[in-house]
Amino acid sequence: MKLSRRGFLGVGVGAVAAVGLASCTPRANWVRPDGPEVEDRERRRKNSGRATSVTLTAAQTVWDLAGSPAATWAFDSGPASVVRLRAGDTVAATVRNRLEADLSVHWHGLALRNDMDGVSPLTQQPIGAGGDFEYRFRAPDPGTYWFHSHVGTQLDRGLYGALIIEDPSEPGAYDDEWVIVLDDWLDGVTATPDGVLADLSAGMGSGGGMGDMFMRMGNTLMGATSDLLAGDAGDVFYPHYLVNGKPPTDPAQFVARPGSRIRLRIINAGGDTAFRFAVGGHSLTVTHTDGFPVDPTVVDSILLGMGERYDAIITLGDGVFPLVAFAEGKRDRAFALVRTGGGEAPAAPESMSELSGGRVGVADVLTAASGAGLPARAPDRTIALTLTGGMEKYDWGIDGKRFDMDRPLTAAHEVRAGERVQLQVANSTDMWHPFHLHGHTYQHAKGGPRKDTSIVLPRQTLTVEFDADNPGVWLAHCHNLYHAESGMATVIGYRAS
Ligand SMILES: [Cu+2]
Repeated sequence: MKLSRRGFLGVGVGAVAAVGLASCTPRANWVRPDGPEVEDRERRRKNSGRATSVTLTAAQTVWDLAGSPAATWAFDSGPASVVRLRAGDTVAATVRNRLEADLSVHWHGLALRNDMDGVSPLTQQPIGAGGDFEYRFRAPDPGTYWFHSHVGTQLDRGLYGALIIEDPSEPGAYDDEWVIVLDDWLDGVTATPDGVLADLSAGMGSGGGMGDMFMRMGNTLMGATSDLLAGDAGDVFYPHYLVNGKPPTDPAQFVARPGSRIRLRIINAGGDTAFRFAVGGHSLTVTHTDGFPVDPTVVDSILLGMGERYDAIITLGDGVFPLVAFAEGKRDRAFALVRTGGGEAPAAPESMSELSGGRVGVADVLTAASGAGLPARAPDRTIALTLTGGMEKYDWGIDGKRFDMDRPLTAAHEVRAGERVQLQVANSTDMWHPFHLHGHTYQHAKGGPRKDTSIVLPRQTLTVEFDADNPGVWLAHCHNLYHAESGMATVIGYRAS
């Protein structure tokens, strides 16, 4: 997503005019990110009357990965940072950009006001080097979310953190909660994310057809396949997989009393890695995904695509247990320790019964909890998107088009406020994609879960519905960072009335 110095006002007016001329279709104006519809919607959001302030300073820094330094860009709050709010709070998040690059911060999963969504230059001008910007918005629904840079490949550095919106009225049927952020890491170790994107963009040629061979080639991986993901699982080589910023050789430790009920809030902050998560000797009761409650479902492991979140309750046994997130298809793992008693810490296991077969937590086995689903209603509009491209030319796109962040509304899909919208996301490629819609939480078909990020397997179609109740211009894209950067993105925009 190449940055533009052009302000978003220029995009809102100039680009729309250009589209109208080019396509000869009369287009009304799109809702502007700071338009009156957006202000009006914000005024009608639940208001706790409470204000929460946070400051995030982005700067060059060095992370210590088990004794090896990794030069990176990160927020000063560090790798396991957690911002906590309560639903209805008015948030004032000051982002101080001390990088020598533009920045904007996206609050992933939140149905917040459009001009605070952090997608530059679509919803705001980028925060220039040395600049400050105050994100000010009403925190909507409770749940497990996260925040990250939405500029270039910065997500694959350390510019992310967990965002927990607490529900003051929620019964606390657990003793404690642990935020578990999973990440794939290469920055400052084997490459920079920009270097990886350059390598990938050169294309893999026809080398993708080398059969079952699994091998590293520079910054890329060949043959990283997964049955769960029905083919190619990922293409980027990462030297480390992290739990809360820690590699397996210096594992994060989670400590509690035996018999405790713990709410796990698991976040996949990776760039190109799906994780299969489990805790040795334990089952997991999934209670939420992407912030919204589901009917409690017992599983042995949970599969998380990039950007997905799952909450699960675990009742702890007595001892020391491995917490493992397998890097799907990549023959490596993130690892931490759960300790409730004495005993020797296990090493990161090569395999674990919870991770081989068993019940896997994915959206398809979940149903929305009562009250969390959308009211029954026929769709007013259907938007069909086709995910296109492949590894050979690294030409990922939507409907055969490479998204251009400098002209983001060129191929935008329109909705009108008040509509029930059905989205059909057809994956025509040979690889899975984690599809993400900004500003809304759609519902999977047949009473499935509410989500904002969903795995779409190769040659499958994801059908979801949402209510167009948050005016603005919203990005919809693959949350594989390198696919998104290569053009697998589009905009769903509200028409101004
Ligand atoms: Cu993708």
